[in-house]
Amino acid sequence: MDDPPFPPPRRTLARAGASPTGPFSVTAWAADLTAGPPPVSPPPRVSPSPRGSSGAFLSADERHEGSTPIARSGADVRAEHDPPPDPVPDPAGRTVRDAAFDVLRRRGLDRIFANPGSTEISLLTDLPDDLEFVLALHEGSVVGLATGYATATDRPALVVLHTTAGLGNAVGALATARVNRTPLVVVVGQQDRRHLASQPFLAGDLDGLGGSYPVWTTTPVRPQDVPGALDRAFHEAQTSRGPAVVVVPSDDWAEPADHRTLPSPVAVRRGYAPDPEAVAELAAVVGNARCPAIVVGADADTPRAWDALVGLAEHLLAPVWQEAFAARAGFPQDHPLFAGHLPPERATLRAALGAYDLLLVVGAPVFRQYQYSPGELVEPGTTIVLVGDDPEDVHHSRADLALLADPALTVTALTAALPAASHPCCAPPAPHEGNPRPDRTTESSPRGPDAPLDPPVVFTELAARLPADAVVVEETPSSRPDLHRLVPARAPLGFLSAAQGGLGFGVPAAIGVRMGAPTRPVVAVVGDGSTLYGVQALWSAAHYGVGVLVLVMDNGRYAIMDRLASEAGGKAPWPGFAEVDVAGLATSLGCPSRRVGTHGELTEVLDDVVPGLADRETPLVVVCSLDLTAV
Ligand SMILES: Cc1ncc(C[n+]2csc(CCOP(=O)(O)OP(=O)(O)O)c2C)c(N)n1
Ligand SMILES: [Mg+2]
Repeated sequence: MDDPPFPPPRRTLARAGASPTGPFSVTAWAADLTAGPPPVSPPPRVSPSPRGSSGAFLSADERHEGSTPIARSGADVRAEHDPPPDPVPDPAGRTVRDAAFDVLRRRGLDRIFANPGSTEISLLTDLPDDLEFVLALHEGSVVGLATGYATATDRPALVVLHTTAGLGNAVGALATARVNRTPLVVVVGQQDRRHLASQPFLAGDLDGLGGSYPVWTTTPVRPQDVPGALDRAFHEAQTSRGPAVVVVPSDDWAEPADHRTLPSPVAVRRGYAPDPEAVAELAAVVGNARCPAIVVGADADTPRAWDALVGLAEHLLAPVWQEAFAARAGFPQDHPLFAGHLPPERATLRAALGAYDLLLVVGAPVFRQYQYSPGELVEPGTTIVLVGDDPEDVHHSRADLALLADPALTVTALTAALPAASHPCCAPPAPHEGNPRPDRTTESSPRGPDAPLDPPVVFTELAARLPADAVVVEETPSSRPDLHRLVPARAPLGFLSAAQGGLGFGVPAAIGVRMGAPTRPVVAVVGDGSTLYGVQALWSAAHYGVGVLVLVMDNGRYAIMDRLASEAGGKAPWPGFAEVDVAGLATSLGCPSRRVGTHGELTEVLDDVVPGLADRETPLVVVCSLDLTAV
């Protein structure tokens, strides 16, 4: 994820002395950057960003806050030794808010996912028409929507939250954004600076409220620093891939803007190309292996990385495993070399990987675990090499050699440096729980018009109808392994879930994904309990006409928690909640819903809905009443 290509697409860049419509010159651009503002003539301008464009480019001179050049005239002409005014007044009388909106436009942050409070009134009232406000009725859903949207667009998304209550409600969702490596610019409203010291109603103790989950947090020192802080937050969110938080007191927005260049780069280039020597070192280790396997993770979920990994796997004839509990899929799961999902526990992990003497891990930590079990992650003598662009994952991974670099570029270079294998080192892995390749017709679930529903039958029928480019957003704890086995991801962004395990992500994230990728069919597969953590997001889907399908796996309880309590040898103290009517809740939120309880009812609704998913403009909740004797 990087700033858009250079020179900027679809925009006319004019420089001082150049024709506004003349060809763009990189040299001239560079000269602009180094020379600073021209002394007398009007600063060069960029034509206004078309709505929805990424709009990330502006010349160094444009980055003055004002839309009008500073003119030397009348009382403004001072003796050479006079100190400049501070802040430099904006000649057009623009406010901090005006200047901040320009930053948002230029960075393509033209959708504001928010839940408002009085501390945001001075920001949000009379929002310009080119900035779209998207309301969600709880901050967990606000951030969930933005996270889905940023994931689908591969660009930072903008969030506005209301002081302590808003940020506090959002922390779990911000943690998910951080662990899912999703860039967000998060504005948090604060009480008026002028009486903050006396702790008025709604004054927020906001420093540190997000814990260590934001990648960057600031309360700008002066109101005039707010636009620059937003611009920096955009870069911080993109570089560190997580939420960057800017706290803004309510009176800041109306303050006069400072007409000076922002203290942040116009464009950032992120160079994660691997060092050729490091690739040679990696190739030597991999080339020495008798029987290598590849493990992929969420950070390999890009079209480039998928292509590169398919190329490498076919070159080496090596099996490819998916990291456990991954937020995203790193490899086409219908490919013959796909071996399945790794187990999240050491003993079964050692067994699954025991045949290999080398593991090449790409875009994943080594290895994501769930419940603790003793022992090493892999059998003694197994070499682990790791390629990833997430320093946090790389630094806590057990690996013999790690290469911190772009996965796609590194894997492509590695393939070129290795000889092709003539035959696979071992037989394809046997079908097992995490492997989606067994013949689906062998599933033992009952069929027929009146047969009851269980998760395998729902997933089998869904998979039989879903197009390859569908996005499946998962939050169905007790049946996730069934989903993995039966609904393979077949395209980049084919699978999405909350890497950190916090519920309440699935419904809003699916809606946000569909907003950001309006041509892709999007299905959320969510437990009934999980749905209730973010159910109000359905109102946003209905209100904004977002055509997602939400399949609710309704077993009236926290089945996974019940199972864990039973495995722990005891009795769960929490009750079920079978009386909750999720379809009724959806309807009350303005979202159409259906309830199905038999195989025949399920296939009828799927036949009706799935073929039109790509063009759908209203959400639909389908509550699948599961046969409780089967779950
Ligand atoms: C915000 C949050 N609270 C609590 C949990 C713990 N938790 C994990 S799974 C689960 C139950 C999920 O129930 P449901 O969505 O109905 O799925 P099922 O287990 O029935 O398949 C709970 C409460 C969590 N992960 N996140
Ligand atoms: Mg449940």
